[in-house]
Amino acid sequence: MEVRPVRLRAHEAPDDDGATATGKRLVLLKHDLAPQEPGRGDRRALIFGHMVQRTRPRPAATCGSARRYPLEMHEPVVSGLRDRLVVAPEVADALRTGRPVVALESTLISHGLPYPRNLEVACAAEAAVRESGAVPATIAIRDGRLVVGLDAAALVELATAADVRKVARPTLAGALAARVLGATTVSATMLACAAAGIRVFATGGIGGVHPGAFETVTAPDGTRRPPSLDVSVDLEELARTPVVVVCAGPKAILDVAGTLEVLESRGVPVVAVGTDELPGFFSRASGIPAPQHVADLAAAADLAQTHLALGLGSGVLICVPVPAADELPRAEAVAAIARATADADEAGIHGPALTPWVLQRVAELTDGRSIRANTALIINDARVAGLLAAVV
Ligand code: PSU
Ligand code: MN
Repeated sequence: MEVRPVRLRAHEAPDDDGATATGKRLVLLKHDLAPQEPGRGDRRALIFGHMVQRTRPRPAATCGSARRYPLEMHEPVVSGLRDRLVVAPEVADALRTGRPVVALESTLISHGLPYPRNLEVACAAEAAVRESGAVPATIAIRDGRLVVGLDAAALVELATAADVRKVARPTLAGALAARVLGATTVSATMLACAAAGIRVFATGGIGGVHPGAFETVTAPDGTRRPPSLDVSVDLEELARTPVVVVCAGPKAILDVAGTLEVLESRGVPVVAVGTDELPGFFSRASGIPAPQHVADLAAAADLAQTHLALGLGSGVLICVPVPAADELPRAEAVAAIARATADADEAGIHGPALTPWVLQRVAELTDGRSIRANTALIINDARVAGLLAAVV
């Protein structure tokens, strides 16, 4: 009979399901693995080294740092993706030893903010993760590989190169096969997280339902445009991949209420921290009640950890408001977004180009004040994600 050790904290007592505690170490016998899932523990051990599964999982907060979340739902995905990973030594070392790691996406560097702001933000977000005690791993695509943990030179290249491809789940294979330089959106970054074993990821704002996705839009000149059906694949990924995503709310350029409806239908918890209103991305407020809210980060970590431990397969969206000093006043944001969206429609912008185009137009219309807010919220999300990663 095989025996696997698990680290426990000092206050933990042995429980009544057959496990015995020896000082701070708990010894799990192989028959403690769920009997209806033969071989499950072995398979996970194969993937993540020393993962264990108990018959009745202990609340995850009481276990050590060993990987402990059910992974069946995306296992076929990650097995292929893992062959494409290049993980930076510092990140690999942190993952191996159970130290907290925070993934950062790269589309906001290549397509979300202008140079040099984008490079400053990329570096500041990494620094914020470190200040919170975690190791940052900015993710991008290069030479047919998913790079997890860009070095300084790669960050500069991504921030300055003229032709960086925006890569999401549907375009991942194309970018890898073509060996282009690519920036990962929320969906592609979540896939990389799942493959690498990173549980917490920070971004600015997720993509979602675009205005006019489900209804006919009538332009001021009377021209009617049919529903675009433009719904970001970020929502699909949140439904399919168990990663904790920290953001400042869905991007305010979206149909935010529609975005929340899709997330609910697809089983994704959306949790506001420290407020009962959904954070509004550029502004602290969105005017929309948060589907779920918690008082503080400790409660957010507990909820996120509980969600992952249930093994439902979906991710969880943690929303923290932009710092007050840097927010774009909501009235100003709403006006600029309405104008920018109408301009995009008139210019015939659609598809993956739409989000970057609208963000840039909002920046012009607000004399760069939206960029200040966007910068601050990304860095704040990175800081918060670092704190969460220590617990989740
Ligand atoms: N957060 C930001 N700026 C951005 C993004 C997030 O502050 O530009 C990116 C993310 O990569 C997200 C993408 O996945 O925008 C959404 O693009 P789309 O709507 O085309 O799915
Ligand atoms: Mn889209």
